Amino acid sequence: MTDEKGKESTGLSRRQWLGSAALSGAMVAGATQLPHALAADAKKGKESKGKQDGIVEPGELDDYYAFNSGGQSGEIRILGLPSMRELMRIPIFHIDSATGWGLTNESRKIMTEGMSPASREFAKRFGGVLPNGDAHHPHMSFTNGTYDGRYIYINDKANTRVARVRCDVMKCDKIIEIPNADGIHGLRPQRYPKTGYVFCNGEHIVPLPNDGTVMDDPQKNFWAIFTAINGDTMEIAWQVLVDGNLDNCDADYQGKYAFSTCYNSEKGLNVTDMSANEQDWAVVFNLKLIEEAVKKGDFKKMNGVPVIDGRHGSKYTRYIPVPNSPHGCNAAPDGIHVVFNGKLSPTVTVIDVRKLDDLFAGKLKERDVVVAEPKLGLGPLHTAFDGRGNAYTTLFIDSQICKWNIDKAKRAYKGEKVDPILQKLDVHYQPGHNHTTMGETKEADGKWLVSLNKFSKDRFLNVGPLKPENDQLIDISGDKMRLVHDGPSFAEPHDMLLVRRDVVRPRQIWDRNDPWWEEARQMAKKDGVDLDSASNVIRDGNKVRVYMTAVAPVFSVPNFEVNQGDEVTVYVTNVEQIEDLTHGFTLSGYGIAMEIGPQQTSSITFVASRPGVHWYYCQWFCHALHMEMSGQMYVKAKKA
Ligand code: CUK
Ligand code: CUA
Repeated sequence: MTDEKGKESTGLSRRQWLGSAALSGAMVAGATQLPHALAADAKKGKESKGKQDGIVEPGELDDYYAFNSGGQSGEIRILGLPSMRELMRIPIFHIDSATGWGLTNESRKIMTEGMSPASREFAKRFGGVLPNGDAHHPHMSFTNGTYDGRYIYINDKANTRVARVRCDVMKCDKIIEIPNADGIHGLRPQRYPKTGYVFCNGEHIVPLPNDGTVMDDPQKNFWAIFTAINGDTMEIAWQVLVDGNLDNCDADYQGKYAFSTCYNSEKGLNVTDMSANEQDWAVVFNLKLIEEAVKKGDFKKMNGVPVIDGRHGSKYTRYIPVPNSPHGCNAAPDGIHVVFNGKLSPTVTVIDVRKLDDLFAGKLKERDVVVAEPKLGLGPLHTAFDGRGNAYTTLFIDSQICKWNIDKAKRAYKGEKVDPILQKLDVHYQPGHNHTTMGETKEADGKWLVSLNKFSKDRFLNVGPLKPENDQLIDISGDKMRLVHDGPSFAEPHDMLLVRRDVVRPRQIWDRNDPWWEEARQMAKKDGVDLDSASNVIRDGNKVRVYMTAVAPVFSVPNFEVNQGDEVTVYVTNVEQIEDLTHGFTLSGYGIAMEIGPQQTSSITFVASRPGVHWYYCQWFCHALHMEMSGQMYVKAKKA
């Protein structure tokens, strides 16, 4: 760079500089505001075919939705890609102050209806809902091997749950607790013909039933559970009992098999025992045989769910030996190969799904389905694909992404002298998952890869002992991977779903007929109230129902009076027709807040235990008179 160019560049971020050397053809067309020097560079970039810069100008929209798991924060985050701008958060397993998730009647119904009696009892200390989750694996529903934009499913390792998000409104609409398991970790939807099943792994081996009667001798008494959920009804279709902890899972592109890695074939209960063996395994589940077993009754019913015996020797499963404590489990978009990532072994193990019929027929041995086992580097955890026959594996210990070629790895496995490794790129630092655009579908487009790094260390301003993670954007459209952007993130993305934007079609405003507030609708009907024009306070014994609308800047009920000890339900309907005009309802001193989107009804129930004058107000800035959008609840003190 000459001084002159440097001068012209002031005002551009380092990231823009990084990207400017390789502007794509598409970007050049829109590059009129770029400084002259950059425009020249851009022309140069045009020749280096396939490169992309990742710059999304203010006001421009991204090409991809990224659905990032929030790890132990319990949520999903929506980002735009390639800008890596965080667009929205979807609270799921935790209580959220902004939207009232976990506080409103609508969200509490979703959070509690799939609870076991034991969890229900336990959650009483938190007011009826479990307050935390550990969300790792968000994955979208499939039709015919590619995303269909209907739902996103995600696991909760902390409290053994699976949730579903409706992609039309980007809200969670179902949460279920998985019986007989401990800690749901890996999760993947069925790809073909559609979802279909949502497969999920119970990670920790536990006694079955886990009721405190038997708690010793894990070799004899502890098991892990693989679960298939019906993705439409969110009911559990069946479970399979297996040997050893399960880690990650995936499904094929044919609708015949599912796979799970196991890092604890030892059935150890501490780190030394768990990592003792040189080989663990990947379990293959034969869906057709399992469905037949359910039909003909070859199962044990436990907690209301058919549990099939899939332990060693079962006809429903096969255990493929894999070195060593394998972690990630990734089906390639070619529909043929599945990669098990070695973690404690520097290798990944590749199988060919076309050989699995013969494996189950007894014509092949377990290791015969392995077609490659390239040595990539230290700590291979997860693999992503570009749809051009290449794979990208995170190397946790080496802090690198290793790009390798599947076909070359197969040839090397057969003894040919060929190096499958194409490039290693440093990432910062210690990557866990990585993900490519559309990479877990048959429409993998090989444009971008995001590396979800567990440590950021020196990459950002110091924010104290707790540092952000670092989600790095990497251009994989050319021959060489190129690091484009550092993206700090809060605890703790494990997995990211990169979906072409045309697949996702959320609504601008709610539909008044949405089932979301069905209970409010029914109650209003009983009370003879029209939610769309409500301004009613209805007393029903010691229950009081307050119905109001919200139109900037007024609540239709300016104040109401109740008696101390009354059970009060407030229903607020936002009757705005305009996009992005969200109102809120916060009641001071009562721990109450809720979001009410345009055309949405939200409700919340509480006991008016604190006497006095309590203001309620709209907490979502909506109007010049937003501060004035308020009212008062008068709580008459009980006579002593
Ligand atoms: S696991 Cu986190 S880095 Cu839960 Cu998908 Cu591999
Ligand atoms: Cu309505 Cu602020």
